[in-house]
Amino acid sequence: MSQPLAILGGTPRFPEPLHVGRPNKGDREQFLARVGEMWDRNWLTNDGPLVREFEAAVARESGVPHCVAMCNGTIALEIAIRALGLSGEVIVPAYTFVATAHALQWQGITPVFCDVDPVTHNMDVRSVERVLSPATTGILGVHLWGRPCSEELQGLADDRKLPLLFDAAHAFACGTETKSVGNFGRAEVLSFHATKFVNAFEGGAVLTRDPDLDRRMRLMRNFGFAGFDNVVHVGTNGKLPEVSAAMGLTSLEALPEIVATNRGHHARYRAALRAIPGLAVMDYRDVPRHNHQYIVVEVDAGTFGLTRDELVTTLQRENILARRYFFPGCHRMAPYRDDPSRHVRVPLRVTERLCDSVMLLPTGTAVGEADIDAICEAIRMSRDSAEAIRQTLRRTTA
Ligand code: T4K
Repeated sequence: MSQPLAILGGTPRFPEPLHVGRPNKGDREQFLARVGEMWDRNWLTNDGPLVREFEAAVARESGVPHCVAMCNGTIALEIAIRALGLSGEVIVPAYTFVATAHALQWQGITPVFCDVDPVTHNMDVRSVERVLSPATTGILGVHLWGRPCSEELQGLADDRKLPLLFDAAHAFACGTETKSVGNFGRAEVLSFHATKFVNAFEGGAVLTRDPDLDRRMRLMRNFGFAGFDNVVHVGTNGKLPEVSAAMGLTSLEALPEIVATNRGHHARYRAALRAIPGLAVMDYRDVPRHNHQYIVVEVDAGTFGLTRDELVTTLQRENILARRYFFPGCHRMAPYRDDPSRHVRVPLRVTERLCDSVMLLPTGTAVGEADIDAICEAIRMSRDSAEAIRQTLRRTTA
């Protein structure tokens, strides 16, 4: 006998909130041993030995010669954008986390939004072509959900002689048959935020094959210092602390286990949700190397019987904190919504549909198989009780 839904008077399935984005941490003792050594060494930040070890490990994993670790993915984006000399206008997808656009706007560069592909959720190359202008100085692609962008983008960038940079915040340890993430475009930016596949509390990195870019980004990360008292470049503070590198290394050591867990969870969700009309789980089987970090579900309200928002509310009452990524869309957020003609020059139909239909479900090493079964049961029951849920929601919001 199934437990009644909390929104219809039952007890929440989970006594504590089940989050999207619980950290993948790795071995506690390993982490504490690293922190102990750091403590004794008295070297806490600024290009310390743990940061160097972390950079080498990330570069190795990505098959890239250069990795510059940074304090977070946003600063890493800002530094990479600056190191590439971008200015004027840069094309970005509207369907991404807002940091992608903010990293440009923060430096007085205008993000111009393009639409995304309905299947991959990555930049639609035709839409990029349509927003190119004489002021365009670069393209900032996003490998959303870890799925590498189409190589067509590189062709377009080459034709127009524009630098191509990638926000690869979701895409560490992902790749195509022939290329690992880190080897696309001029540079690629990773995030090691606590919610990411590999975490360093806060952290980021830029991967590149270009030694000159590597050298300049290292200077920019540390105020432009080339030795004591010698500033040779404009810079900021983008340094990754040693304690973050200790976490990053520990989490990275657990990479095979994290991928295996994520892969298993993804398969379990897909098997359970496949049979429910109106739901589509993003599939990664066509991506040769993938971290399976995100369970991305599109809700077709007409067929499912509830809108995405009604379903998310229903799940939240169960303490299942499903998330609406990337609601409401960068173009509908400040400051971009306040100056639409500057940022939005083509219809963003797919972006708008996804912003209103996508939800993310909990996964990762903190989630168990029984949790997934309970989440899927709650979703199945939500569909079966759609009419009663809608009436309840109408009553409570009236
Ligand atoms: N580009 C893309 C495509 C990105 O997705 C991101 C970041 C970036 C660039 C920028 O990289 P970073 O500068 O962040 O390195 C977030 C994260 O702050 C952000 O890192 C992430 N993307 C974005 C998609 O999500 P929130 O507001 O959802 O995160 P937060 O901190 O509220 O955490 C979400 C949930 O995760 C919490 O409700 C509970 C759980 N959680 C979180 C933390 C921090 C934990 O269980 N433990 C924790 O320690 O924005």
